[in-house]
Amino acid sequence: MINSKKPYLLVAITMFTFSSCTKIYKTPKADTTSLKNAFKKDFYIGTALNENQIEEKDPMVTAFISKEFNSISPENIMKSMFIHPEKDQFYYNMTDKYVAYGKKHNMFIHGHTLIWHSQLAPWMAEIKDSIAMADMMKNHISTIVGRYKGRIDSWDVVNEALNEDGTLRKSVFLDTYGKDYLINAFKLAAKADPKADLYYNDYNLCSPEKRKGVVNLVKNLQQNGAKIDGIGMQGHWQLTSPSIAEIEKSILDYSALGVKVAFTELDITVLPNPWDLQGADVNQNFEGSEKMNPYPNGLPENIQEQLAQRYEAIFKLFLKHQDKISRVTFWGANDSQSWLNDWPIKGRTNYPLLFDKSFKPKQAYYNVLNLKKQE
Ligand code: 9MR
Repeated sequence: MINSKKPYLLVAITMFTFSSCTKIYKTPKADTTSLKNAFKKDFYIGTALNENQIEEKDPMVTAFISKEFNSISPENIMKSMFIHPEKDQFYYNMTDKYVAYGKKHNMFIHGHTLIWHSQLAPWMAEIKDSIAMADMMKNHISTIVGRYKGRIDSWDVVNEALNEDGTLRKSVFLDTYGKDYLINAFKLAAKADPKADLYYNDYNLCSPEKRKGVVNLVKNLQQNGAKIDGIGMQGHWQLTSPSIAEIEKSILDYSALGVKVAFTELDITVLPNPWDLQGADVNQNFEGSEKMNPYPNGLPENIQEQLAQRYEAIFKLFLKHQDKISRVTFWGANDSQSWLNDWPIKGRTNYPLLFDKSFKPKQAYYNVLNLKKQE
């Protein structure tokens, strides 16, 4: 009898010891001295780099970027008009520097983008038939991905191939090669670097119709034996839209396809959009309009707070699904770099990122980091 009670005693002692140990040795809190450290166990934190940043023109900026970010994307230099401007001419000066920058600072290096209808090399726009298109795709993808094999960690193989209703966008690729140009592009990229992660990247990926389009696109690639590793949701968002529920639905639907989800170009505009104005003609010239550029001298406190809360809610969701998310990249290091100062209206002052034009962290930065302090 006495003997038979012993195992219970042992369990009780073990449980007591274990529970008192866990009280003493709590899981260490995340290091919240920078974004990259805080989210180290969750996902990469990236930024897009422009030419000055790649060339390390300003040592303060270089130090800032390597402190906060552990992943980089090239904002423009890898687009076909820059890297492959003529049929027989590749321009690697900047892209080599970009990859060297990532290696030097020990970062995850992303490639953006191989096949895109915009910022397209003019000679590619002139391609008239499927044979010439197949030739271009093979040369373009195999050469570039091959050059950086083992050094560029992931690629946006195809960018923005879908219309808002989820159908394939009219482009020189679709017109000449037909809908299978996507399969061809992904197969060529996988052949050139079998270990690189291959992404389809696009905007407005939370809208239900476009989401269906992406799901079909991925299934079609998978059914045709093409490797696709992830969906890049650009994340050019507003203060209230898309809703957290819509973003979550997209994360769930995409990861259910067995691929990773990356947020690849995150920024949040705080400025009015001409398309939202009733009866606004977007061709109208809004440049210089005070109504359209309401905060030229600084962001009012209440909007700063809204931006902070929006980023906090978004990152809270990202943390909830960190097992599905590979990377969160901001489209620029600070507000002055953002393309949103010039789009859809030129010369405005926007505040879409976590750091202001002097690289000072904004309230949004602290709200995002606080999520890790609370964990
Ligand atoms: O940030 C880029 C800006 O400097 C360029 O002028 C613009 C040209 O289209 O492209 C911007 O980056 C785009 C990215 O490559 C693809 N998704 C949309 C981004 C914002 O337009």
